Amino acid sequence: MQQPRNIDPLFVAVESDVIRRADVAGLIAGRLAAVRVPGLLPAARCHAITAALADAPMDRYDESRVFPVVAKFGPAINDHRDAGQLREDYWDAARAAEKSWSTLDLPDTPRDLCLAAFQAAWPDVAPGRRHRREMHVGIVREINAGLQVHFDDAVREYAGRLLDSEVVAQLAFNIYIRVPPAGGETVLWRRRWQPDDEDLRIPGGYGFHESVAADVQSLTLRPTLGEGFLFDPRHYHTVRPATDGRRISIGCFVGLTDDGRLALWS
Ligand SMILES: O=C(O)CCC(=O)C(=O)O
Ligand SMILES: [Fe+2]
Repeated sequence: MQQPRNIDPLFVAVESDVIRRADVAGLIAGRLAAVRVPGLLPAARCHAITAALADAPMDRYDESRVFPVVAKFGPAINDHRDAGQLREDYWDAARAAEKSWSTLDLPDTPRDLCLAAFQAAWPDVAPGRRHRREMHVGIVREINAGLQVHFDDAVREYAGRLLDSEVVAQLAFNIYIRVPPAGGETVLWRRRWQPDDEDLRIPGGYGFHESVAADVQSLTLRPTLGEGFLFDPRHYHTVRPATDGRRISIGCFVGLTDDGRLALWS
């Protein structure tokens, strides 16, 4: 896609060997567009998880809304949302996922991996709480056919609060545990939702026609195995289809709450 003539020098990705507090803060402040952490999870651990997952029942996002299909393991809040509220069946799906994961004989859960990624940078990190219950953390997704261009913003999507504490900023985090040899790029545009964008919504879908971000400055990430990727999901983003092979990630949302803690959820 054509890049605009004038470029925002702050809309850049930084690369680091660990998640750093200054980079999390920089993303939230808008001083950065994305943080890449190559090799966050060693290749052997990625392989062990994807091998074990071959025996785990994956399900799919609600196909009436999420097309092309996306296979997943574990609940996604947006599949359990009604009129800006989180439905009760979210908690049943969370329990079922935890139980099913425990049969895989792996040392870590998706929750452990997500929490561990932030622990050193931000010791005050924990699963978010809703009505005092701990949210599920860590969704495994197989996004082979790509995503619709969309944004994620719990403040807009959940009329009441999603969490018991006020989320003042939200980030999206993914670790890529299997990457395709071609395709599967994540694209991030320097544009947030505006009311007129509703004209470009894909009927029945969760996203927008790509023209919503036409001629907007963008960043393209080609995920590498074990890489961690952190960005502000209020910026429109998408995943390109993998033209060959499979693209599997473990991810969660990360909220900065008004008490300065990080709260995770999926
Ligand atoms: O898989 C990715 O790179 C991004 C997926 C996504 O839409 C998100 O994490 O919000
Ligand atoms: Fe997203």
